[in-house]
Amino acid sequence: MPKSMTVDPADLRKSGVLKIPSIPMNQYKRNFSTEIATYGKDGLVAMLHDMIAIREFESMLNSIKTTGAWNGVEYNHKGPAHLSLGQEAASVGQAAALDPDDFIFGSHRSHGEILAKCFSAARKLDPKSLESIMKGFLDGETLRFAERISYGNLASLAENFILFGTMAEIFARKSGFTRGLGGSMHAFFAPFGSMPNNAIVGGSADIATGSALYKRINKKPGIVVSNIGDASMGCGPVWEAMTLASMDQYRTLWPESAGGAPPILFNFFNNFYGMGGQTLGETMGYGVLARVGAGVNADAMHSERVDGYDPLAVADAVARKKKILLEGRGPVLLDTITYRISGHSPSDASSYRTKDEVDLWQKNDSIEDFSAYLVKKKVMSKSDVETMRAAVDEKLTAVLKLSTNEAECPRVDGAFIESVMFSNQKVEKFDSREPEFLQPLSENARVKSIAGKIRKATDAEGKPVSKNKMYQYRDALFEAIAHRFAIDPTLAAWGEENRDWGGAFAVYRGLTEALPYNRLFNSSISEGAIVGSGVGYALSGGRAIVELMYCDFLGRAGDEIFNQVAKWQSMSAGLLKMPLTVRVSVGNKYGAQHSQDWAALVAHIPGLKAYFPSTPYDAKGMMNLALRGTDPVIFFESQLLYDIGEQFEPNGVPEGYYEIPEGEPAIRKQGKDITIVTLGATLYRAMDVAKTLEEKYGLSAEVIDLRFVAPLNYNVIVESVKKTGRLVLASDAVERGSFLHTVASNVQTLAFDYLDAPVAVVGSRNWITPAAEQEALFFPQKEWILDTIHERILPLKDHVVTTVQTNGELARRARLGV
Ligand SMILES: Cc1ncc(C[n+]2csc(CCOP(=O)(O)OP(=O)(O)O)c2C)c(N)n1
Ligand SMILES: [Mg+2]
Repeated sequence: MPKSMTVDPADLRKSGVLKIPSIPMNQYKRNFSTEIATYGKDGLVAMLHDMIAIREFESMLNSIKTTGAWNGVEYNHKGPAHLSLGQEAASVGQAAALDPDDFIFGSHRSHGEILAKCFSAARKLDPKSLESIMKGFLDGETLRFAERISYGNLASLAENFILFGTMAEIFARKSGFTRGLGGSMHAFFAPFGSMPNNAIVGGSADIATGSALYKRINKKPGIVVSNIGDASMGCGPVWEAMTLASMDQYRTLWPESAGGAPPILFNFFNNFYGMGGQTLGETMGYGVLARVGAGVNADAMHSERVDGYDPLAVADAVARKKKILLEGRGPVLLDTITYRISGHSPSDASSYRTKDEVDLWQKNDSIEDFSAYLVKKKVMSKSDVETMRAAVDEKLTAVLKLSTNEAECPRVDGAFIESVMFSNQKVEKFDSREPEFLQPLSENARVKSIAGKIRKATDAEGKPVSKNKMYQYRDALFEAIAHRFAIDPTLAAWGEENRDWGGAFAVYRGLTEALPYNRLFNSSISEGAIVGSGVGYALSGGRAIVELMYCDFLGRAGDEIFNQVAKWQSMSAGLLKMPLTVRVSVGNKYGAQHSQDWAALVAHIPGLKAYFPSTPYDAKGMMNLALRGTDPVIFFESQLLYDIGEQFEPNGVPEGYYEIPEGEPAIRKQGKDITIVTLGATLYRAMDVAKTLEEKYGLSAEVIDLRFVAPLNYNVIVESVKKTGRLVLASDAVERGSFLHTVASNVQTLAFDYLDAPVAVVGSRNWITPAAEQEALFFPQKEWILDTIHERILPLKDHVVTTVQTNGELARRARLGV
């Protein structure tokens, strides 16, 4: 418990001087006898081979991009190719020190890392495993191409497989490593530990941290490397990731058996440039990138600058750092200096640097230097090097011919892309071990208190149940989450204030006593990294629930939600799953930055499921659904609803397990004259509207609660509109761009012939949310819905409007943008 660690003024007010650990720079000294003992002759030759293969592979791509041909093969590649010519030693040295179980995540410039890691893993795997991975991958499709390129043994076949799978992916072919859906910037091959590469600068930092959390929490072997660029040090999520990875709690509060901090190495391939912005002396102020480690934790992240133009220096550093990480003493930061001879992309004219500077680095070329070293030490001869280069080129020519063959190497069709947007599976648990608990759930105080509650809003006599006796919406969420914690040992939850505080709105209260820190923990206030680490955790094979206190903080985690959570299942062609539930609460009372319903933003992004329960029954059934699925769910909860009881299900909320059918809206009240569709807490205002329509105007309204944003079955709404001929929709999201406009438009299309009046959407005003005392000016009120019906759908007899909801007013507001 943090309570055990007193924040003591007597200590904290003492005067003194903070000593910062010194940070080594380029300390490696070549020592051939150690090197030959460590890597063997074969290991040293393999490093040179891999550097040459990467150089030739990327030179080929450069030639294809700039001249449309290479070695007599013509091809027009429309997509990107961010090359790392000049940087080969850095990726090869790193891979040499890693095992197949170690993961690397990378960036837009990661062809070299993919090849290096896969070559290294293929050499280190036992032949049986290697063969079975290649045979099993895409039902042997990639391997069948690899077999068409000449090879003498399994190692040579594996080389064909790696070169072909990567190149076919870059050229968007169905037989590529992710069926062409990732392409150059997102290619990867997980079975060899080459994990997703990211086109968002710095995007891999928090995802890799989540993958390291997965390894730590689930006791999986190996470490995780986040390969990112020097310029990514300017990105918030990179700092968030380093912060999350450095939290003291791994050592102070997590059970010792958990093994310490997540094994993550933040490796910055420091080529001194962003695209054209020079990080050294222009766009950053760190001077030496490795300095940053000193600001993050007391160990200075074991930070070190290493010469990335020497593969042996890099391999040595990574091996030393891996040891630290396996001991749970991470995270680690490496400033691996390197230089790209090539432009940022083939169209880059290098206007931001001088030719002299490029020449200086070319004179230090790592392949020239390393091959000269191996020749000098008699590991190989000059002609051996040339034979090696020629053999690589021969393979590459065959690979290029095959992967550009339009007839034999096709692309996937639209139906395939559609089929991988979601995985739509049900998984009870992602591991078979016993889930860790501090106490049996049956002994948990919250569980016991819930057992004594009335599971409906009204008692047997129909009288309202008092709040403290009533089973509430937050209890329903708790019950579903506790259930899954007891079944799936991989399930872990984190976010701000998740432990003693009980989660932002007390959904988790009681879980602190039940779960060890390694299953439920407080994170730093790092919304990007909270979600991003959830992505890494989920795609590595575990199930996670992360919490954002307020929907408004989706902005802080914007890239992670919109570009990462949403896209990795489909960009991986369905090879990765994303069992990640992101809980967000929709607020009120706290003004403009804590009260927004942003369901529409989520609805707009393909690849996300979005649920929004408005009753305790649904809260439990939909959380159960989210926590057994394999797709990412953005789970909206309204703060107005956390303490309500069940008002619709006659038997209240069941104690046992059940799921709500995905995508199905719920009819809350039958009616025949008008359909009212709601999303979220407006359901209860709509029920009041229905009552008034009935009592005052003799109209029966059908009330439908959408519950789901995506996926969504329109049949229920269309059938209702066929019956009523009229439709009004209401939610607390601001009117402009509300998701309800999408629903309105689709229903208009699907049920046009049945509509007797235009469809109307009622939302919050297109303003900031004002003070709590003024919220009635902003959020849709019962009268707004009634007046809208009267003015725009069906005049209500003797109705006296109290607000302005006319077409003219709608046009006026739109004209002014308010
Ligand atoms: C968030 C984000 N901002 C900007 C870009 C455009 N962009 C692509 S690469 C790049 C430079 C990245 O530099 P660095 O991180 O040092 O990696 P390097 O390209 O040098 O390997 C930029 C600005 C992007 N892809 N993502
Ligand atoms: Mg850079």
